[in-house]
Amino acid sequence: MTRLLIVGPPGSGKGTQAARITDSLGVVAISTGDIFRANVKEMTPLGVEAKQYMDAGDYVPDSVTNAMVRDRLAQSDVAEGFLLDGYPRTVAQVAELDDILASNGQNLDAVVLLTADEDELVARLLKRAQIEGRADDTEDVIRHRLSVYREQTQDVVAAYRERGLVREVDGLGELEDVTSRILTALRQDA
Ligand code: B4P
Repeated sequence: MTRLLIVGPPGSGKGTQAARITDSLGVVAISTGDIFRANVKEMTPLGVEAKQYMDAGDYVPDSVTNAMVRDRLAQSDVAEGFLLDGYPRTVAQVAELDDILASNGQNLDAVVLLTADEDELVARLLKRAQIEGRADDTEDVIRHRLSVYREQTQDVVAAYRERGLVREVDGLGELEDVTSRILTALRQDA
């Protein structure tokens, strides 16, 4: 398993689990949210553009996000594999990723779908707000992000389900239990 995606609603644990599983899988974790946040912090032109969307809980436009991911996947450290965290999030991003992989003669191996109920997601993100103070972790913005996920990213999940790539994993419980569920799901045949 070398080319993987981790998908799920905001707060489902994508970033948390990506950091935990990439070492055991020997692949590089790429988080579009982290790349955007690094650019916001450095006030690069990309960061200045992304910030307005992120603060409102909206997706950064596909044109911006796709170019950034295409560039990242052209770097040499992903040759042995990658785990993309938070991309694709729209159907247009699925098409872009298909195109990038096809031009490299590559395929996706699996898509990990992390699930958790909405009350738990809101509670986790409000807790993160107290610790990290992220501008997009206020209750109104969290609820908006969850509705954007339902409207746009459920179709992404459906597209990968049709291809038989989705491994659905319960994201509730202790971090290490979720990690071992993911690794078990990736070892099984789809
Ligand atoms: P992300 O950084 O992906 O934000 P997220 O969905 O909140 O992160 P994640 O889901 O990884 O957080 P985690 O659960 O690990 O994106 C931020 C923004 O960037 C988006 O809203 C959008 O504007 C933009 N963006 C990113 N990608 C884009 C794209 N492809 N297209 C367009 N725009 C894009 O952690 C949440 C909290 O839960 C943490 O505090 C963690 O400690 C806790 N937690 C995790 N697992 C837990 C568990 N098992 N039990 C208890 N708590 C847990």
